[in-house]
Amino acid sequence: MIGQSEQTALKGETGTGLQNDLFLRAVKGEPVSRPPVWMMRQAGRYLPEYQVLRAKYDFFTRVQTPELAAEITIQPIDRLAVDAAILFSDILVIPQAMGLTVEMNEGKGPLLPDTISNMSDVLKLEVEAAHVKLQYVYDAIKVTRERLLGRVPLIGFAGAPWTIFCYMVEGKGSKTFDKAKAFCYQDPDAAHALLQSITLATAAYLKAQVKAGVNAIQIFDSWGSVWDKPDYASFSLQYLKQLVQHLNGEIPVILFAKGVWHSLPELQATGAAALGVDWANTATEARRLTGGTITLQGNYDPIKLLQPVEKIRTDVRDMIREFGKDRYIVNLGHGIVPQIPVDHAQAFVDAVKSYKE
Ligand code: 1CP
Repeated sequence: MIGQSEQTALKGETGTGLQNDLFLRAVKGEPVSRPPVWMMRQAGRYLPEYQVLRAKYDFFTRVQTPELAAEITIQPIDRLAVDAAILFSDILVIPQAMGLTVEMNEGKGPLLPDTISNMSDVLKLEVEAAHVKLQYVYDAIKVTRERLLGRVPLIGFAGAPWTIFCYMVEGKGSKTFDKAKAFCYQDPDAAHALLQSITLATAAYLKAQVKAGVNAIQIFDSWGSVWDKPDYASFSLQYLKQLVQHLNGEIPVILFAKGVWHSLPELQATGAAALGVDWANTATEARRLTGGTITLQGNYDPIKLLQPVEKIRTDVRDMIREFGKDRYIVNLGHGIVPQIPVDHAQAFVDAVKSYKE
């Protein structure tokens, strides 16, 4: 819990009606007393209270029941007092809404048995009406906003068209996504048709999330790093740009493209409000590549949370000094993993909150 004086200090002038709008102010590049902090995958398996619900309900029951999704979304707010909530859902609800079966095998990850392999498969997918099937997400957003009582902003999200394409073509996770890449090289027309369909379905989905009440959107391009720079531009970036432009002016968009350092300036040029960065490069280099003019989010290696808490605290201070306190959102460089002790996650968050220049 934050004290009354910090609440007053955190109150912004952006008229959001939020008790703590530090995250939104940082996204917009407004000066802040300290950077905000949240963690990718903060609603998940490292939390014992999540494990309780995980033992009772299967994955898609948790995702599709608004009260459960809201409860899981709020767990890390109650426990760790992070500065933003991210809706508990999954990027794979889009392939599901477009007509594909998605199974979530606990402990093994997702499985899509009916993969896409040619133009005729692409043409069978639902595009225009896909977002309508995701009413449970919009309901979860409404329930979450009600239960948050304005404590912190709520982030909505979707997968990047390229990352969704990977699962639709490959049918499961992979280290190299060779099958997805081969499809792009062997049948570029069908590949672009599929990427365009995913983009249209995702654009309508994100607009509906905005209407339901999210305060910002993050787009996850988890598998962009399999491309060289020109092919990233062709098979991912141009679709990200469409999404950002579709939402621009309505809501701030954060683009997180893991392992895509080569295209940070191009990601910035999409008009995104902020960019997520991983740990493969330094804060100084990220600032240099983006000209110091955009909000950056990241980049602590989640495995480093296994270090002693005193080391986590000094790492966090060093990281904030290097990124700078303004135009910066403290986060991990990828999702938190189940083996992280909760008190280490707490030390990470607390170190940010006690930061003083
Ligand atoms: O309880 C469980 O075992 C399920 C694990 C789990 C969780 C907690 C999955 C299955 N999805 C989620 C929730 C989730 N997924 C969130 C919730 C909000 C939060 O961050 O707290 C978010 C934002 C996602 C996004 C997501 N799903 C991404 C992009 C982010 C990333 O980490 O790169 C990806 C690639 C997925 C696919 C997916 N869903 C689940 C798993 C285990 C995976 C990854 C599988 C793989 O490695 O290919």
